[in-house]
Parts: sequence; structure tokens; C-alpha cells
Amino acid sequence: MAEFFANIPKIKYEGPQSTNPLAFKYYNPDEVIGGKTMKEQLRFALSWWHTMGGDGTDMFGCGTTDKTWGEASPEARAKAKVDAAFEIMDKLSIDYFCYHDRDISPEYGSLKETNEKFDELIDYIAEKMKADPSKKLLWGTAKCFDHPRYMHGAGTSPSADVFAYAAAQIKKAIDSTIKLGGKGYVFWGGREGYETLLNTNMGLELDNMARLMKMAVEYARSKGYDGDFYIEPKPKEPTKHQYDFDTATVIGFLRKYGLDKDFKMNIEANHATLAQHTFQHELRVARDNGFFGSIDANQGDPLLGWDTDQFPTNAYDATLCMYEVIKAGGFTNGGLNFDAKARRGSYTLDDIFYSYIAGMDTFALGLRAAYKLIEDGRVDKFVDDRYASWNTGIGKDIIDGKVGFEELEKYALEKGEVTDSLTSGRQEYLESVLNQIMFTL
Ligand code: XLS
Ligand code: NI
Ligand code: NI
Repeated sequence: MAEFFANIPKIKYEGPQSTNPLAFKYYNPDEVIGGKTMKEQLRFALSWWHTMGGDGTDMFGCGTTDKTWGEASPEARAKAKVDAAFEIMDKLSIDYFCYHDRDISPEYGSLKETNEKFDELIDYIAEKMKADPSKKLLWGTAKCFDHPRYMHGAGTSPSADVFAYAAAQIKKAIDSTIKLGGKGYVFWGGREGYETLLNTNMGLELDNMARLMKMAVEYARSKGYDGDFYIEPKPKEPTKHQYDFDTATVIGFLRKYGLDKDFKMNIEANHATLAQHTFQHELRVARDNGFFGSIDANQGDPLLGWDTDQFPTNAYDATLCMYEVIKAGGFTNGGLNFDAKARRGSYTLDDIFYSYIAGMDTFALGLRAAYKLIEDGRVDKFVDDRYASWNTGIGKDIIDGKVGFEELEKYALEKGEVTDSLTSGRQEYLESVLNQIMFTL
């Protein structure tokens, strides 16, 4: 089999002093941190769409990177993509991958033909996984948003035929996920939203989206699937208003429709910032509500208002992310999927390696710093102390449900102005503690 990256060696850990661009400075896969190897904790995944298919095309220009993998026909190209993906994963020590059905194999003349060709590719991937059992599917999904039939949505389309088509497509994508032993299936509501309420029955659309998800769960469970389903929130793009706006909105939706037992969150950093939240905020909302699942690791640009899907290089955000992951008990079925693409100007195929190394090292730094932050204990202790008034006295009585408005009025009248349980928030001090920890790794 052809080697696609003959000039790229297997990437090794050389430590923070190394200046070798093709080496990890912080990611040392087998190093044990917090009782588990970095590899087990971080569960990095390759995103098939960006890495194998994204060629830099944007609305102002054509692609800058050749992602044809040396093949002209769609069938041969799809196969070459698999070979190249496994070579990339091997050289980067990435164990997981994620895909949309159409990243693996495109649409052909009919759904029947599309399905047959897709199945062949899934079989081919299964063979590759048999040959190298370290390679695993993190999650699968269906691309129910790019074909013109999905212009008004898939599960939320006004057309029942489109809903049926989407169901058929999702059924197949679930089959492939099960076949490859995946423990995650993602719903990202590509065009599940609206442009104007003048033409939209929002209530029916949301009911239908829940119907589609319920059917997906029922079908997958009937086939023995015991993994997680994820919703990946995003507030806008491509539609003006995406229904899965943010984690809090999605949790409300899942609870309303009784889907909360089967679904968790796949949180993407760039989607969090599009919703005017921090990445950490979204993770915290998921964790506090028991919906922490998986992560699409990328970053946006503070000056741009769209999903730039940049490789994550912000170690500060990665530290706060990994802090949440550790506090949530770590990943179970989820992981860190690099839903990220090299900039259009970083156009050589070698840039795939430079960008993954940058992203992986950033999260390795984040993991190291997050553990240090927790071991150091100053921040956690500060938070505990800040809420100390809830551990005894009136605070405890409120939590225990022993008092109501009458008792609280009496207490406040007797006590007079509040003084002793009001303390400084000390934000600047805490931020400096975080800096100190991050820069004395
Ligand atoms: C797009 C989403 C998408 C999902 C998978 O903004 O991030 O790539 O992760 O459908
Ligand atoms: Ni994503
Ligand atoms: Ni995205």
C-alpha cells in the first residue's frame, strides 16, 4: 500500500525543551498523570471531514490543498482516504476517529447505491481496524445538512418525505457505528433551525426533531447499541437560529421529550463562544446536570463571528476545559475530537501533522495544568470557603428545607445588616494563581 506521508516519521514525545517541529513537547501518550495514561485521559480523535476531505475551499475561493489522495474516481478516493487516515492516526498515535456517513463515501445516483457503496467502505474500515485494534470509532453521525433536499432541515423539515429520507440515512449511519464498535452517535442539527418565523411552525418542528431522535434511540437499542447519543449544541450557522442553541437549551429539550436518559452533550469550543459563552461554561452546565459526554476540540477567533474551527492552541482554555473534564470524572465513552482545520494558507499536507501536534500538545498542557491546579488546591478551597455559610446555621437550615419565608424574615430582622458572610470574590488573585500554575509546569 502506498505511503502518503513518507517524509513524516512517527511523532515522538521529546519534551518541552525540544525544537523539533515534528515532535510532541507535552503529549507523552504513556505517561501516567492522575492514575491514568495521558492517552487514556485525552482520547484524541481525528475528524474525517476536515482532515481527509477539507481542502480549504471557502466562499471566496477554491481549495488550496489537494485532498484527492491521488485518486480520480469517488470509489477509489474514498478507499485511499481510509488508508491515509490510518497512516495519519498511526503516525500521530491517535486512537479514535469520527465521521459523517458522507465523509466516508459520497452520495451516488440512488439511496440504494449510496448505501451499498457506503457499506463496502465500512467493511474496508472494519478490516483496517482488525489489523490494528488500537484504532477505534469515537462516534459516527449522518450528514443530513448538505444535500439540497435538506435545505429546510432534516428532522425539522416541513416535508414529511425529507424526514423519512433523513431517518433512512440515520438508520444506516447508526448501523455503521454499531458495526465499527462505536460508543457514540452524534446529532448536530446542521439545518435544524429557522430563518424566519413567518414561514415556520416552530412547535411542530421541535416535536418532530424529538420524534426522529426517539426513533433513533429505539432502533439503535433494538440492535444492541449500548453507547451514548450526543447532541452538539450550536446557536447559529448555517441557520440564523439553530434549535440546539446551547447546552442549557438542549437540556430543556431533552427533558421535555424524555430523551435525557439516552443523550449527553458533545460540546464544541467554537460553538460555545458563538453562543456568547465560554467553553468552560458549556462544560460546567453539562457536568452540573449530568450531561457531560464528549468534546469537539477547536477554537474560534475572538474577532470573527463564525465557526472558524481552528486547531486549539489556547492553553488557558484547554486547562479550564480539562479541569471540567477531570471534575466530571473523565471521559467514559467520549473523547477529544479535533473538529478543526488548518488555515487555508496552511495548505500543505504536512500541515495536517503540524496542526494536530499543536492541538494535541495544547490539550496535554491543559491536562497537566488542570491536575496541578487541583493538586494545588488553592482555587477549589477558595470556592469551598466562599460558600461556607451554607454548611452550618441558617444556610444549612435552608438547604435542609427546615425554614421558609416566615423564619427567614425573623432571622433577617434579628440579625440586622449582613456583614460576616460577605467576602471578597478575589478574581484577580485567582487568575494570578492560575497563571502561576500554568507557567511553572
Ligand atoms: C459544525 C459541527 C459539525 C459536527 C458534526 O459546526 O461542528 O462538524 O461536529 O456534524
Ligand atoms: Ni463539531
Ligand atoms: Ni462546528
